[in-house]
Amino acid sequence: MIKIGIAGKPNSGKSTFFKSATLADVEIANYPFTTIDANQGIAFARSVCPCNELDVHCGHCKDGIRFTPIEMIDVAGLVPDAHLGKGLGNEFLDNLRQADAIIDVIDASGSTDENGNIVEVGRYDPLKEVDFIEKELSMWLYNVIHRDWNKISRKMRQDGLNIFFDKLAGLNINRQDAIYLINKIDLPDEVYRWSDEELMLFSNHLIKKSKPILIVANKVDIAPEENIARLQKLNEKGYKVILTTADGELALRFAEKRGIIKYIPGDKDFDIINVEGLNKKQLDALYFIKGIMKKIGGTGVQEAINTAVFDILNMVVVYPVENEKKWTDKNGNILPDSFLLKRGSTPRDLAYQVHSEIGDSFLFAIDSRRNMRVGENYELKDNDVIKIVSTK
Ligand SMILES: Nc1nc2c(ncn2[C@@H]2O[C@H](COP(=O)(O)OP(=O)(O)O)[C@@H](O)[C@H]2O)c(=O)[nH]1
Ligand SMILES: [Mg+2]
Repeated sequence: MIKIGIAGKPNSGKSTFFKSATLADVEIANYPFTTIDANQGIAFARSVCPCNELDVHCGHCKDGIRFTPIEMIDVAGLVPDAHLGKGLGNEFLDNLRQADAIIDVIDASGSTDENGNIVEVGRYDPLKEVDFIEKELSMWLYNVIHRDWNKISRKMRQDGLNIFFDKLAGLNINRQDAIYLINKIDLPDEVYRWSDEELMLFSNHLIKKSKPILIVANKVDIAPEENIARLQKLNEKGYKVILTTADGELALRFAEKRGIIKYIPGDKDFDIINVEGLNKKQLDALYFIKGIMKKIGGTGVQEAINTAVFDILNMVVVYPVENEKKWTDKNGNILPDSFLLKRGSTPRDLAYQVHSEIGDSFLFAIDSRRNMRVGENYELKDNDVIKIVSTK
């Protein structure tokens, strides 16, 4: 399962974002648990369920909206010079090792400084936060590789690059990314000869490629317009920025659980269905959130997860079935599973995700919508419903 790490400075709203993203109604989630422990949980990518095309609903989605699980890690706050052991330091950076992508939650309101201390709204420039977090992440990577560089470079000199790639694999960084960068940034092929500066340059590029970052500009509900405009401008500079109110999303998920509102995570608005039992303050709070949602098109939390999964990590959702006519498994469950795969994956890749034995014994696949046999090299499309034929 893909993993997204939530990083950022203290008090930017990381834990609120994490909680709101992982607090799923069991019914929506179709998943036995959502919070694994305090800082690891299950969040969901939202998509339109293929059962909307059938006469019957599948029972695994909510009003035709499907939620596919991903893992989320709430990494402790990063402060400037965290890589030197400042603040909670390296131990927490090492949490990032496992992440496929990073959501950097920044405080768009500028009401906390770089160490997370509360200041007057608008006082701290959130653009600085984007820079220093990026720097900390690349310094982290540099340090981890540099730590035993002598040993690695000695081995590389004798046995070639494999030891280097093994080291990177331990950081969940793949060989192709590394090779691509060595060529692209024109570093010497003899990696063992790299100077500290060259290793640093490589780390700067590698972190961006291997742990791509989504910027979540949180606390938009209290952020000065000027900050929001400047942060959105980053979208033109190759960053992806999503505006959020994590607090707002958390409130909505609780209200939905208690039957006060009708809301599916990622909806642009919600309906209040049970006004009784709400006092004026609570009602005002809900209307305040409604106002923010109107302005930014929702609370942004689900949009951020979807952007990380579908745009940044470039995944597609695919549904394996046994019966390609009825879209069921062998027990008659309609569209029982959804899987996220990297764009460019083939039916055999899907077979391996279902079960390694099915992958090993894969013969061919059927694209259920077109009722057509597809070959080994077929590139799975988003929302495909696929029957896998194997010898097992
Ligand atoms: N106004 C506002 N406050 C928020 C929002 N999200 C989080 N906060 C507040 O920011 C403070 C820090 O949040 P927390 O999630 O603990 O931050 P962390 O240190 O990054 O994990 C808390 O008081 C939250 O209630 C938001 O969207 N809007
Ligand atoms: Mg926290």
